[in-house]
Amino acid sequence: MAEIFKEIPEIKYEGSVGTNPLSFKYYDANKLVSGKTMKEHLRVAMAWWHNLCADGKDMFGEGTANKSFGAEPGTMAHAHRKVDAAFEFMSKLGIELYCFHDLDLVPEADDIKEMNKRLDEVSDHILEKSKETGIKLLWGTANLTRNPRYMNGAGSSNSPEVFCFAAAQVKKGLELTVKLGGTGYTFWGGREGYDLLLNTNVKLELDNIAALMRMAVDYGRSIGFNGDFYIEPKPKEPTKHQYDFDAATAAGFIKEYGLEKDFKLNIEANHATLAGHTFQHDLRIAAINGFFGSVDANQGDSLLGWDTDEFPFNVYETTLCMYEVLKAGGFTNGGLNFDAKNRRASYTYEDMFKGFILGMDSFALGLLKADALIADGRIDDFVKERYAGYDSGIGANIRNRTTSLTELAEIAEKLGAPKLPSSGNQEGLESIMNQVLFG
Ligand code: XUL
Ligand code: CO
Repeated sequence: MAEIFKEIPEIKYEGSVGTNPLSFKYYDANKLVSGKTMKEHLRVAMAWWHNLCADGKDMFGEGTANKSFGAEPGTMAHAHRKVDAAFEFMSKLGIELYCFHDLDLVPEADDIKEMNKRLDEVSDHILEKSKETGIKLLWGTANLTRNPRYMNGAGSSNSPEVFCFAAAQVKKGLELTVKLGGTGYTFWGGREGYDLLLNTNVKLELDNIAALMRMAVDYGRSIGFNGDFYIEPKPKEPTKHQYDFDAATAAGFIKEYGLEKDFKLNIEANHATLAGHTFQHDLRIAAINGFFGSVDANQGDSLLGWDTDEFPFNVYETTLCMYEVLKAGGFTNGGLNFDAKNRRASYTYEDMFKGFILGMDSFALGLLKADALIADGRIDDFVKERYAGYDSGIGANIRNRTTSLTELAEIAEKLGAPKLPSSGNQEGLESIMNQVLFG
């Protein structure tokens, strides 16, 4: 098989003083961090859609990157060439996982039977490569947004015929996930939302989305899918009101519809910030609800304000993300899917590799620094002390629910004015973070 990225060597860890742009400075796959290798902690995955399909096209101009890989785009030959490119790319970077939508793999056909035939053919090729290299699927999904039929969503469509088509795509997506050894299946809401309340039956749409998910669970479990189902929250884009606005909203939905046995959350950095939260906030909300699952690793730009899907370089953010991941017990079925793309002016093959080098190095640093923050212990100790009042006395009774408003009111009367709570110490904690990061 002719090599595609001929000029690019295998990317190796060369340490933080190295100046070779095609080397890892911090990502050292087998380095042990608190009992696990970096590779096991981070579980890096490549997103098929950005890396192999996105060519830099935007609303104002054509693509800048050539992703034909020597074949005519829109053909099955091209679909196969993308498989070759994917496995060569991942092998050179030491990436062992990937994610895809059905439509990332093959040219779309209107007829579902023809679509599935194409998917069978290409997934046979992927399986062969997977056996050769050990590279596996992290999670699969179906693209239920691109085709005009999904103008009003998939599960939320006003058309039962469209709902059937979506169901067929989800069914096939699950079959492919099982075939390729995936440990997750993701529902990103896509167009599951609305723009105008005047033409929308919100309750029916929510009920139907849950029905589609429930059928997916039943079918998935019946064909041997033992992994996690994920909802990937996003607040806007493409619709004005997305039903899976943020982690808290999606957690409420999962509980409302009794899906908590099978569903977790896939938290994407840029989606969390679009929702007006920090990345670590949404991770914490997922974790405390028992829904910490997987991560779409990227970064937005506050000056732009849309889903820019940049490769992450902000080490404060990756540190705080990995702090949440470590506190949540680490990934099991999930991982760090780099749902990130090169900027339009970074259009070369080298840029594709540099994007992942940047992202993986940023998360490697984040892991090391998060581990150091936990080992340092001052932040944990501070939080423990801050809430120590609830460990005993009336505080413990409040937590154990063994008191009442009457008893608390009597205590308040006896106390007179309560003293101010202890200092929140924000600047002190941020200073500790700087010291651990740069000290
Ligand atoms: C869209 C997005 C998707 C999902 C998978 O913003 O993040 O690519 O990750 O459908
Ligand atoms: Co995503």
